[in-house]
Amino acid sequence: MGRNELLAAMKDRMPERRYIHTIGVADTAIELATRFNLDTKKAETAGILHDSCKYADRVWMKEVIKGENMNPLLLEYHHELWHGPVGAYVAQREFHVEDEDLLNAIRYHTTGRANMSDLEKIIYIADMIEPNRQFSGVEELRKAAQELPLDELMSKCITHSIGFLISKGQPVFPDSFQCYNDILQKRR
Ligand code: DGI
Ligand code: FE
Ligand code: FE
Ligand code: FE
Repeated sequence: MGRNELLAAMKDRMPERRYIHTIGVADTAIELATRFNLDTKKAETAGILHDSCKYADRVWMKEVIKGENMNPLLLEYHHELWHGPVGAYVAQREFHVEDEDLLNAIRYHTTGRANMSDLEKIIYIADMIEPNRQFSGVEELRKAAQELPLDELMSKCITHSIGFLISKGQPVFPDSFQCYNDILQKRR
């Protein structure tokens, strides 16, 4: 499916505000892919599909996580963490995405993980800095996205995310900590 067809499918699955975020992530992912010499088409498709399950039924998502033998730890954490892995499942089943790297970019877009591919990193980053995002510190991350090497940029983003969760007293999913440790240790 092409951009317009995929976008039309997303429009039916989410409120307007989330649809605008989706377009922002897709376009930011294309910009990052261009800057870092990655496949812009894959980046665009991952960006469009990344939040397809943001409003999916919780009971259904729980069944998919169990039935598809996804990480059972997901069910012990906030249901917000489910739409990435279940979104990858939907991308494959419903939108016929077969590229494993593209599926992983959707799967890990909320938490990150250790040993992320470049595509996974740019989707994680695009989700955070797309033009419609507003949070304290986002301008600095946007500036970093124009200037820093990919791993330094990813490091800033995951550090910000984990710091934010901790400041709110929220539990942090292990993949996020592993992402943080991995990227810091590789940069030394
Ligand atoms: O779907 P989006 O809103 O575009 O963004 P997202 O998929 O990156 O994050 C969705 C939510 O999940 C966001 O409110 C932050 C939260 N989150 C991300 N990582 C963790 C987390 N929440 C907890 N409790 N633990 C995490 O590790
Ligand atoms: Fe998301
Ligand atoms: Fe995110
Ligand atoms: Fe998102």
